[in-house]
Amino acid sequence: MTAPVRDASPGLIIREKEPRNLEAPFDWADSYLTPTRRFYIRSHFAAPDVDAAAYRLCVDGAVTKPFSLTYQELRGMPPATRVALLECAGNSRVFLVPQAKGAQWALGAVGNAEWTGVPLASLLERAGVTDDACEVVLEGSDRGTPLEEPVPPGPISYARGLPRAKALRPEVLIAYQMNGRDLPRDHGYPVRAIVPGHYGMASVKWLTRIHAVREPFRGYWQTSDYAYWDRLDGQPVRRALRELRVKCEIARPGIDEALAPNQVYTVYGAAWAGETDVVAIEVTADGGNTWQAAQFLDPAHRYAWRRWTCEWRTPAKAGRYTVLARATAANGHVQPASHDPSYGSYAIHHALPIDVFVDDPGQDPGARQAE
Ligand SMILES: Nc1nc2c(c(=O)[nH]1)N[C@H]1C(S)=C(S)[C@@H](COP(=O)(O)O)O[C@H]1N2
Ligand SMILES: [Mo]
Repeated sequence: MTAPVRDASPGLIIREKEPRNLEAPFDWADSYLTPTRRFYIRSHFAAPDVDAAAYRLCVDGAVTKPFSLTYQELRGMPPATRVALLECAGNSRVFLVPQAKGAQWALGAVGNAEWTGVPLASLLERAGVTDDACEVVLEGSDRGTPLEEPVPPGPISYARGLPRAKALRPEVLIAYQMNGRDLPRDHGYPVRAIVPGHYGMASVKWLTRIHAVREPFRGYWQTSDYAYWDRLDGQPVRRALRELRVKCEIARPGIDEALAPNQVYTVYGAAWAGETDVVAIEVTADGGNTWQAAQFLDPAHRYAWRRWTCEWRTPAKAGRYTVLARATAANGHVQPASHDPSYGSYAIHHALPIDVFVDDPGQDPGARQAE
């Protein structure tokens, strides 16, 4: 049993050829569920070829009854299905000025899919996780030497610690299906974690070990990489990135799109947040002097995105305009106007400028290029 062949759509944008890092143009985001072949791929190392027949998932560490499961045994457990969005913490990095190091993701390192698997809580319950376990380390079978300084002395596997309280929540899945089909290799075949409400780095692919620990895990992927600067008693301290920040993105218009003047144009996009719901979207094209409310196409459904539209009248005067949208969450958080540098080149969730042209009605649209 090997991974199903991946039926990638032509037109995915290559951010890195090997390991495979691909994003979909965000103007493709026209459905509630992102089709698997249009779902971004973010992998730090070459995707391992895991044989499901030989696969074992090991549950151990701070537990009273460690055990391991075969793929068939996992699939025989009572399943759960949930819709959850994944957004790479580096999504929208290309908007940072000056340019930051790392894959230059635009708007498409995000997708909303339906995942089927077994709640992580069921496995932890069966293993008898001890009271003093504070985190659960999820470990993948992919290995290599990472790039961000400080670089560890040899190859490491991809692993992330998940706080105990979140690990026991019913939404966290040990998943084997995506959109109703077995996971493709690039998305973690045969088994991956899905941590709804956290940035994508928490959803460990090619999962082989679930290890409960008594001390916070200080691994590479939550100290060197995927971490940010917080303040504690006035001192900067490094913390692991976890919860998604509230964000909306504009799918239409696209950057540099040419629009007709004084016409109703439907601005379209999607919005999401972490452990809360998105409750409002507003759009501006005049630098924030006036904001117009958008309408939601999807109901609020925790951990999934909400698509929205806004009927906007384009300016009568020809010229260059910037369209911005900002989301507000039920916990009162609003997208900021600029990026918070404490997050480095991660968690880029400020209102992203989409520059468009409003054409002069008398002008041949092709003429603009010739100017
Ligand atoms: N084992 C493993 N899991 C991983 C990664 C990885 O490189 N190795 N990348 C993480 C990151 S950074 C993201 S954003 C998501 C991407 O999931 P996808 O490729 O299915 O979209 O997987 C996460 N899980
Ligand atoms: Mo990511």
